[in-house]
Amino acid sequence: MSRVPSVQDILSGDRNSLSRGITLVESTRLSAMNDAEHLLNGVLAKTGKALRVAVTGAPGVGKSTLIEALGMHLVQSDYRVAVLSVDPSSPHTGGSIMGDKTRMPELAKHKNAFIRPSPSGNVPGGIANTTRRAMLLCEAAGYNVILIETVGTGQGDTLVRQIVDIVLLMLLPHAGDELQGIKRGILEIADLIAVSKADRVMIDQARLTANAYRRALHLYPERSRIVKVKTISALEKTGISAIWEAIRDIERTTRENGHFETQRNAQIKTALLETAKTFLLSEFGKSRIIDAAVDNFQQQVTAGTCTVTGAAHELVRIYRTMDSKTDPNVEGSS
Ligand SMILES: Nc1nc2c(ncn2[C@@H]2O[C@H](COP(=O)(O)OP(=O)(O)OP(=O)(O)O)[C@@H](O)[C@H]2O)c(=O)[nH]1
Ligand SMILES: [Mg+2]
Repeated sequence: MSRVPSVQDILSGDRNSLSRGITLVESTRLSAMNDAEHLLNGVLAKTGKALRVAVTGAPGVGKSTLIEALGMHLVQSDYRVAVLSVDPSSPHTGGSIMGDKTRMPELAKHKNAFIRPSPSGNVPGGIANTTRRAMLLCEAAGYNVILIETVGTGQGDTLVRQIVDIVLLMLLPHAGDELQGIKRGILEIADLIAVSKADRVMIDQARLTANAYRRALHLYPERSRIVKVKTISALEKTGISAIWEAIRDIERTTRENGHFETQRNAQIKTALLETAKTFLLSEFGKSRIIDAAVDNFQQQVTAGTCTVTGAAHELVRIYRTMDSKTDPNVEGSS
């Protein structure tokens, strides 16, 4: 691997160092994980200031095209924009960097923008934690708006909800008869809904769709106070500044009512817990003592002398009383 970037390299805003830093924090190699920890610890004080926004929606709904338009709108107003894309369905493919960059041609070239594809690693704490770490480095490098593109498969939405402040859900204009079955779930994951492709032949349909979502929201008063519905055309660049104003509005409201901070605190708690669980599971799985005990209990269960639940309780009890120093690792390394 190329040279590990220093804390200063990241803080200086050097893009090449940022790229290498992100590769480092995505790595699952043990030596890289130590370097990554050192780097993250060093930049921690310079993180947390950016507004973190997820752009989610079905494949082809227009997420990348909107991010290009919104991103350009922002860099022209002197924001520094980092775009991370997350594809929860393929954490190991390395993402679609070419696809993303060709969908965002202007933004990809802009000096105040940084575009990075799917995290290719899966560090302890899962893909949400990998993305969170990449996001922290972007913040330390001076990016003050983080846009995270993720395919809205359900899994991706839950995932980004754990790391962003605001979720922007993009929906296609529907044909009339599809408007009946709007699901509450959709309204619960999003803070802001954008009906996309409101141009050309779809313009009227997009407005009707937006109205239908607004009506549906009235059925859920607690959500309708928060969620706004907009129509946009990323292609014709209409509705882009209105989307940004709506995002800013939500930020203002949630900062005032305390939800912004509460959510960030809850996210830290989740990340902490998930990461600790990963460590615990991995330790459990690598233990030779546990490994031997599992074989033993398996025979007892097979012989009908104890139940799976009883044996599992016993395994946990053995684990609790185990002295890790005398427990050789299954893989022979720690
Ligand atoms: N008419 C119209 N077409 C659009 C608009 N935005 C995007 N498209 C088209 O929709 C297609 C998909 O756009 P993308 O921005 O790649 O969609 P995406 O949601 O990022 O897609 P994935 O990343 O594959 O999930 C492209 O052919 C775009 O040109 C729009 O505002 N109006
Ligand atoms: Mg895309």
